Amino acid sequence: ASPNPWWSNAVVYQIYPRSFQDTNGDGFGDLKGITSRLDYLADLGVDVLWLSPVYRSPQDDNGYDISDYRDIDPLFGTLDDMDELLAEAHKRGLKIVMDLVVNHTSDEHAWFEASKDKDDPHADWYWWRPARPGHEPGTPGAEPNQWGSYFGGSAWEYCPERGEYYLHQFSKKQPDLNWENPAVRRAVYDMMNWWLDRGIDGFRMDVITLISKRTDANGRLPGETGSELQDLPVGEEGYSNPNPFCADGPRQDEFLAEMRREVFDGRDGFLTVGEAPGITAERNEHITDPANGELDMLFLFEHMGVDQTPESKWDDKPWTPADLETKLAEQQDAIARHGWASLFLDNHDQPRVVSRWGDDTSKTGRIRSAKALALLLHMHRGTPYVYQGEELGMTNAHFTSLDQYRDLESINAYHQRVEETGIRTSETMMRSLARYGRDNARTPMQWDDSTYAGFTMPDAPVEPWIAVNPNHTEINAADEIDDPDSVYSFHKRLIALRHTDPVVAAGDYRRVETGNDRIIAFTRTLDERTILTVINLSPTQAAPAGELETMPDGTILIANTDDPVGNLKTTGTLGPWEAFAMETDPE
Ligand code: TEU
Ligand code: CA
Repeated sequence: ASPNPWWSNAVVYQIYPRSFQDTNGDGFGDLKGITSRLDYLADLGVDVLWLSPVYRSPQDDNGYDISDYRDIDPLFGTLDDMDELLAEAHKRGLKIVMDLVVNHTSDEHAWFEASKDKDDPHADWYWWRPARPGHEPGTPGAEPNQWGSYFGGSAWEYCPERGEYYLHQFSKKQPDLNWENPAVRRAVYDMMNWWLDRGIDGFRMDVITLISKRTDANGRLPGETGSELQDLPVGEEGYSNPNPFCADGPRQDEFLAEMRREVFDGRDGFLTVGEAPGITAERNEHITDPANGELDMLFLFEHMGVDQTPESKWDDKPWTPADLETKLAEQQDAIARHGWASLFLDNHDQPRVVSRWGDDTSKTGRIRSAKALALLLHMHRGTPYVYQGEELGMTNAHFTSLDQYRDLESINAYHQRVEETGIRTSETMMRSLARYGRDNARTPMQWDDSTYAGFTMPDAPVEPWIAVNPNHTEINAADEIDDPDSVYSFHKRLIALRHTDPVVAAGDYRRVETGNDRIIAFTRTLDERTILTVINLSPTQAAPAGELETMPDGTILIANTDDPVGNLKTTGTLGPWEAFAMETDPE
């Protein structure tokens, strides 16, 4: 690949189609809705649109359970609508990346239906294991092993037609594909080529670092009877986490390199980004080093768990902005030599970052902290990913009752931890859902202050599939796109900076010691130019020390308050959420 491939100064915008724009009044977003908003996205200045899945699906996990990879689900429209979206996007210089979900399929996929017959050629396309009465998963000495699903309960589901259990790391309607089987890999590559030949510009690859499972010499999984590989200890919910045994398995690099050869070699102008739970910054360097011919970039999650305990995403732990930057710096340092980084703080699985790590309790606090977080997102080295609504400063849903939630991960977690096991009270679990539930990111896009925020018609015959946030009357695109001081305009200026300033796109990263764990600072240097970014990620005044004591002079490129450097020099402190990027003299 050339030293600076096209995506090295690009910005990607993630669309969650279900919540983006409804055009036929059924309360669900659709492809025609995305097409109707392409001018908004072109004006924002992004280069690539990543669509969460729109393939045919029972919608058990909102489309991450695919039953036909080569068709569009009627909920979103038709293949013709997809072709129209591609054509209209390309007319505007926008690329379209689709979501590739091939660690698992839906249990309603034809491959899985066929696999239920042991004599069918598809019999070995999934992870099947015999059942022994009295050793059901979840009981002591369970067989095949004690693995638990990300979405609660056991990772093994009994299939009466076949008389065996099948593995599903996610919901029981998402059986894991057996990537050890070359026929599975061939079918995936053929489907990928079919879409690329149709004109899409690449893929975001769902949990692609889970496809290679660790097995022993006899093909047994950890913890299985007779396996040489021991399972991890069982957690408080009675299961062990399969991730350590599935993430970054022994054939990870082999599979990714084979996929590159079979699908992408000979093509150009594409982008591949792998969702990479369980991958460290060091492994990111190897997988994204172009010399290894695997993926262009990965989503790492080390920084996204900084405020959660390792045992459970629902339980928070004390953290500081310095901890957050330490995780980001690990990835920045790892790509200093080879490889590349994706930059993200928001997506459809995470709570809204302005509510999580900023302040959504006041208009000033929300706008200022959203801009401070935008600087954190856009000023590091890598490819920034803006999640729909993040550019507006959209907030968490602040749901108060379980029936407002839609996400099976949250609903299952509540039932399992409150009703089935009682390891959490309703109050603490409702607080956890409000803080970390994925539905926080999935409330409808807020286009204007009309009844349903312009997501669907004000006189729509049905309610949207999930409640519109009441604060859409104060937070919406219509109010922000022409306001130079809006969160939207701040993101727009940062996106432009990524395109126009080579220091932002390619400058070397160096962390700056601020002597204060609430103040993040780092420089980017290229040739003779250095840009310093300073962010007080805290609701209170903060006095920097360390390298920031001798505040360098320079030209302010962008700031979220009037005169941050002036204030810093006169008061010796940074105001709440104060953040800026300035051109400085090279050290
Ligand atoms: O997410 C993978 C994953 O690990 C998620 O469970 C996420 O990390 C977690 O929910 C954080 O709270 C991918 C998709 O992004 C997600 O929407 C799907 O539910 C999941 O895979 C299964 O396809
Ligand atoms: Ca619709």
